[in-house]
Amino acid sequence: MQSLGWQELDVLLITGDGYVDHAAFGIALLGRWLVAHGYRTGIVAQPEWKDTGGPDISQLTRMGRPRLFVGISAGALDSMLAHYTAFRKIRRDDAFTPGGTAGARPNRASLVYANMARAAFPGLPVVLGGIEASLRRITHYDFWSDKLRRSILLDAKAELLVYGMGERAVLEIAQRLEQERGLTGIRGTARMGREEDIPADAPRMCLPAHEDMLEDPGLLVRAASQLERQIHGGDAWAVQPVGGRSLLLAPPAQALSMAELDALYELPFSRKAHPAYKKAIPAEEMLRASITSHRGCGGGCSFCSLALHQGRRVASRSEESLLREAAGLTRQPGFSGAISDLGGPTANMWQATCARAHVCRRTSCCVPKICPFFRTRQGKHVAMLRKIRALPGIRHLRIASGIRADIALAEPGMLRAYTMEFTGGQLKVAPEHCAPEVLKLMRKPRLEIFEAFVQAFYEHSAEAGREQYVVPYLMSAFPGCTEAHMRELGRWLAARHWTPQQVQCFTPTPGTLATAMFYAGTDSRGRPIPVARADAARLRQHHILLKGRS
Ligand code: B12
Repeated sequence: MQSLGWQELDVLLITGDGYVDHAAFGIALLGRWLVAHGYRTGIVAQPEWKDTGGPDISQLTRMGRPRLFVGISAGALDSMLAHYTAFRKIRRDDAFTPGGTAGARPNRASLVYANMARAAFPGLPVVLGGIEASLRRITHYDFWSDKLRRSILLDAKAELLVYGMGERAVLEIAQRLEQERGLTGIRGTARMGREEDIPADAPRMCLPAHEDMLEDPGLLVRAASQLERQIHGGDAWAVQPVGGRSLLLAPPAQALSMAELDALYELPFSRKAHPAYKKAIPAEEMLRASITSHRGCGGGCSFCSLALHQGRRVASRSEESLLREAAGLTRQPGFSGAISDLGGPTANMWQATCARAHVCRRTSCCVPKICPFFRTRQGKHVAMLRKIRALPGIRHLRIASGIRADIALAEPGMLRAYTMEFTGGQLKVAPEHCAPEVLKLMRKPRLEIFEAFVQAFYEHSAEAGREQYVVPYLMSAFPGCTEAHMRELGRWLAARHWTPQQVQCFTPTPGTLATAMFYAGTDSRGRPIPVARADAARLRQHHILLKGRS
């Protein structure tokens, strides 16, 4: 602050992750965005907290009381997900903490930091954000306490919750507070209020009341589907009665335009962890040489948080901006010449657009078949990747964040290009399962698509004279999946002489449709499905595949 000549801060941001000045880290992105818009912003990363004897606010008050608001995030992941394994065992590692060890972030970090902020800055608006708050914005199932919890906004006693990507909302919050205007109705935010606060002519969705959801588990499935529609629809309010009051979700924030995304990602990030850290942050090393090309994913997989956070509409950066960032990377001291990943949630959706004029009721742009209105630009994508790889100082470029098989197969020649040019010997693809019933509940493509993809992949690899492998990501104990389904998957793998390497046991993360199905024991239409709920049952399923490995 002294070197910048700042007498005070306008905004203070608190995060549960180590501070890495890189665009893949939400808090760093928002910090530079706010500064670029004239707001003096401070960051407190992983403040110490005390479980007993009142919150320790010393680290929060070091830069003084911010003028406008304090923003809080648990980090890139839900703190409970970051701290516990799929079988609720405490994790020892943490990719977002200096030294990679667990323990620098409290459980339910948003709640603990909100308490600390209120104690440190009485009367200052507290704003929640990040994936933990975003996916817990309404009543949700909390796997780690095995019960329904009401919106985290209420438990945190915060003024406002920002859901989804936060750039537009944090700016409008700062501007409104500066102008002493109210905070209701900011797109992409949730707030307690009265139904009358919603403009009379505004479309709205009535979510089931929290108290009713406690009585009828099936209502969680309905609420999850409604939230998916609200995000994708783009202009409706959602209202949830809770405790005799109304939780108001304003319509989602509009995605940033290409020019805005380019400007955002080209802010002067040092791409490094804060120099105060003595130990390396594993996530920083993983992401230092990665470039984000777009946001949003049309897949709509029922266990993925992105459809409810970034949405299914893809917002992309321009080729020119990506070229500039890559060129900038080559001038970074210590750059090895390798771009570890250039992509988004699904790499080959860069610059995909939706040509559908009217309201869409689909829950996926790709399943059961790719929607005719979902236009991808894989030719342009491959051309862009080739231009970047041809830049002086770039030795090779990988697509680590994975490509979608059905989309790649839909445009001949594309899979060949991805396979032959941008795969580092291993291509991560997520079929997740082989049983049609389970794939349907996951909203994943049919098995034949994956098999056609693998066959083409090996043909192209052979043609390129390269020994390359598909690394299938698989999931056990998904709602609706039985031990018989897992044995079927084991046989399918054995028939291909595949030993399962990446098997993840389904973890019911907050807010997703899959988690609602897990909790309610029904599919998205309310029809009963078998669910392995107890850890013992989940472990049995998981072991069926792992046994295949031994
Ligand atoms: C990269 C990544 C990883 C990397 C981490 C590398 C890294 N990041 O350092 C690794 C490999 C470690 C990883 C691991 C896992 N991951 Co991961 N990962 C991601 C990924 C792809 C990118 C994260 C990212 O770069 N986000 C970009 C930043 C800019 O977005 P953001 O954090 O959301 O920030 C925006 C908003 O949230 C908001 N915001 C953020 N902070 C704040 C604060 C305030 C005050 C406000 C107002 C707004 C706000 O504005 C920001 C800017 O728009 C995300 C998917 C995604 N695209 O988000 C999954 C994701 C975070 N991972 C996920 C999961 C499930 C996992 C695993 C559990 C998978 C597994 N089973 O093993 C493991 C976790 C293991 C563990 N416990 O540690 C889930 C998390 C779901 C959840 N509810 O938390 C995600 C969302 C993927 C998904 N499809 O659902 N992951």
